Amino acid sequence: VLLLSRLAQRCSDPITGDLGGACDGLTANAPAQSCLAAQLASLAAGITPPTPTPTATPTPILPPPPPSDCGFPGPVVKPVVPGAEFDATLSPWRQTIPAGQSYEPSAANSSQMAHVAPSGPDRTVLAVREWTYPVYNIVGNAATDCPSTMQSRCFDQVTIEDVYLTRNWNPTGRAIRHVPVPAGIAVRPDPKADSTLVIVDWVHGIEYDFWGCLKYTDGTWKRVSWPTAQGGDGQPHLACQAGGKLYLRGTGINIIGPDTAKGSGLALSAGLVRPEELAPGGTIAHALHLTIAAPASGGPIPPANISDGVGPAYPAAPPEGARLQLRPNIWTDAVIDAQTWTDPEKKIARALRDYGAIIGDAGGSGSDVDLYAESPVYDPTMYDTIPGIDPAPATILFDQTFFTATNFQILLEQAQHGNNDDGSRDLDGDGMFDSFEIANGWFDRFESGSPANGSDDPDGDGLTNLQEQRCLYATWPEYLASWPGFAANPPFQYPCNPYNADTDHDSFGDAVELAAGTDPTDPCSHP
Ligand SMILES: [Ca+2]
Ligand SMILES: [Ca+2]
Ligand SMILES: [Ca+2]
Ligand SMILES: [Ca+2]
Repeated sequence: VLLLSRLAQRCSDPITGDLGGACDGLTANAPAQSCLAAQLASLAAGITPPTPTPTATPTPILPPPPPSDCGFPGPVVKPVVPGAEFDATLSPWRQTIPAGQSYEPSAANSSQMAHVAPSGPDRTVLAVREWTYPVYNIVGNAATDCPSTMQSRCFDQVTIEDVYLTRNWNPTGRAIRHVPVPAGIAVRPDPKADSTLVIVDWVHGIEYDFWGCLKYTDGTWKRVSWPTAQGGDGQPHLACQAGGKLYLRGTGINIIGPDTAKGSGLALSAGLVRPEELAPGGTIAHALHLTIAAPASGGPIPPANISDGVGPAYPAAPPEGARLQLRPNIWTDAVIDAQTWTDPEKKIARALRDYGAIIGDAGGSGSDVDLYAESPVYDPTMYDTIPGIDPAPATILFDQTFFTATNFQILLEQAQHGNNDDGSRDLDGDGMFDSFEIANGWFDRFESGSPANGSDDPDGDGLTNLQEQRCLYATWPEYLASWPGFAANPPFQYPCNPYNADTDHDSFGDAVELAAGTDPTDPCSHP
């Protein structure tokens, strides 16, 4: 009861970064779910989100002229491989756990694993049709860019939309600009209250994640008008409560500060199991995303960049970002093959052994451990021919004894960094926010006393890492000027990618765009 009441409290608490991940769940979590349902119901009823009391009279953000050339259609910048959105060398999701890794001591491991599967008839749930994430793939030519198995999920016709984010509106309306939305089809977020949606723009190498998307009663993505008094243009726009933008040539970790669709800052697509991987002949070559009821409160560790954890402090409970590994000395291929498991279970077990599972969210009923498979909203038949995947919304995997300290070891945590809700902390004083450093995978370089890397230029585009972080300061002065308190506590919008000389793949390099005053993170804005 205490846990549920705390979940409900968190859920109704409009703190930036607490994205209501506590409202996730596949089974009864009535207080938490009902509060979020009430929020969404009020929005679905056409009520304009509440207006904050302005502390100043900001200059409204006027949308720029409509983009004339966003580069669609165009060649994709990397091959379309579901489960491999992010860079193989940069993303922790795509890296196997090396031998010789350090693990939590036995007592801490036992304590943490007890919080992974805390009580009741615990079981492992693979969310397939509800409470998971649909992925819409934007390509230049669906027929040639996408594998035959992905034709129902690939789209080469788009409309360019500004998607309003209704939860973080401070102080004027906030939006993700110029999102390519599939045209000619009814775009549907996940049907449940988290109402998530992923759009991967393979043409420009950018993923757009959304949480709490508004829906019409038929389940399609809803538009609301954003009044000019709130910084909008008065026109109807697609709307979600929160969202984020990630670069495919990157880690799959959000920069905190702009916004994020998941309470840990991790990409929605990362760790998602795909139908191609579950089908006969497929393999899962990445870590899995794991939701548990009560990750440690506060204290995310990389790769998580923020936390909505509600459990006991680490090391009693594992924090968000913790990585669990199925013990490889016990679970050899021969042992896995000898189990009476389904084929998907065996594949998932191998992935849990070789890549592990990363705790990315708080949720569930308290007796579930939740893994995620790509939602088939655009093609309900997508999983029908895969043996071992139930027609039910969720497939139950393994038994109650699986997620235990006997079977799993947790990688030793780095130091606890505490929550970093606004993303503006800079522990090593090199001018780059911890959040930006974590998002770029510099997990060991943002501590105080570690070497500064603000002056480095790994992509050789002439911009130092510090300049990459600050690139948008230069390109959106009217936005920054309208932000109360900017001088004392500067917020930031999407930084440039320090691993890509042309962050948005619009053929104009980051340094060129900065010099021209266009947005290096937006393919619709260029000289
Ligand atoms: Ca720093
Ligand atoms: Ca650079
Ligand atoms: Ca760059
Ligand atoms: Ca651009």
